[in-house]
Amino acid sequence: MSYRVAVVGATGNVGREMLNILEEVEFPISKIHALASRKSIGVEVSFGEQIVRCEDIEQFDFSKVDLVLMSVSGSFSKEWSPKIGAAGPIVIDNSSAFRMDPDVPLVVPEVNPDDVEWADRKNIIANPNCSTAQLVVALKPLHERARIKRVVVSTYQSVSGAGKEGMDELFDQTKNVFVLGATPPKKFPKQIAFNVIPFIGSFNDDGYTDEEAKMWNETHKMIDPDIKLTVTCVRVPVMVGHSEAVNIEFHEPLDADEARDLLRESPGLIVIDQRNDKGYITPKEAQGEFPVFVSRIRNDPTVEHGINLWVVADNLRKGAALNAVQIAQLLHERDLIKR
Ligand code: 2RA
Repeated sequence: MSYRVAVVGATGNVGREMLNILEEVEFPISKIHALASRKSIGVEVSFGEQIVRCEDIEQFDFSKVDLVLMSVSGSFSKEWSPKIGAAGPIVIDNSSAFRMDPDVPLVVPEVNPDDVEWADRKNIIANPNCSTAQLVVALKPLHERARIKRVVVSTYQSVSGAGKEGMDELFDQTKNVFVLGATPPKKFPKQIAFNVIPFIGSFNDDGYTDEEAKMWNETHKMIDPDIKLTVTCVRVPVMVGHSEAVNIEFHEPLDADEARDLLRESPGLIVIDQRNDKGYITPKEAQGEFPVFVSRIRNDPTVEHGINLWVVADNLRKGAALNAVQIAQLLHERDLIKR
């Protein structure tokens, strides 16, 4: 069985990764369509050896495809995903538009695979925010073993999370800063080269950002609403790969050695944790990789049952395109893609 698949937003960072990963994992595809907004019609994108020309989303007949992977803005998805789902194909949406919709499953296959079973309510499945996706892969097995009481996260998020414009801004500022003076910020609110910015997204009334609120809301929806989670999201001058310093307090006993063994056996995770220079992961090494990496697993002696972790993943892959493709694979395995 193979499927007719469309990738919407095919010219962006994540859209291109979706095409790469569909090909890399040999997802069964009989016909691939790359769709984009009017200004990108005719732009060529690669799908393995094939060159695919972008078609206009406005003119596309979605009843011709079985599965649609969306990498577009929340407002665009809000308008288009329900229309596409109603036309027949199942939509896997990488935007924030439907993540908290009670009739739309929010899925990370290692965490809550069974939620794909009720995707037919709207024919839409939401992909979580990149910083949440990697976090929940690490939290889920620990929660099952020792019930998480509270999590404190600080993120170190790469500029590719803000799209190609974010990557270009870091590149240009870094190149120019000592020669011409730093180019003024456009995509980010302050200079990102040789700097860190404790702000991602937009401010909410409580002083947190929407990026921070996504992390607790989405963790609650996918794992357990009783987990207390607080977070500070920070943009750092790294091209690809989000990192997170994670402090976890449990209801039941679990020490660093047990957590390390448990995480080693858990799906989607690789533990690299030795006390030497090669014994921990950095975003540079995680770039291009599929798994979520965990390092620096330590007991937290300030609470009764607590540990600290360092969690890193490729935000364009596990944080976005790979997770979407893994959802597609799960739908295929469970025969949930209608033809
Ligand atoms: C970022 N989390 O890193 C966002 C992208 N979804 O900006």
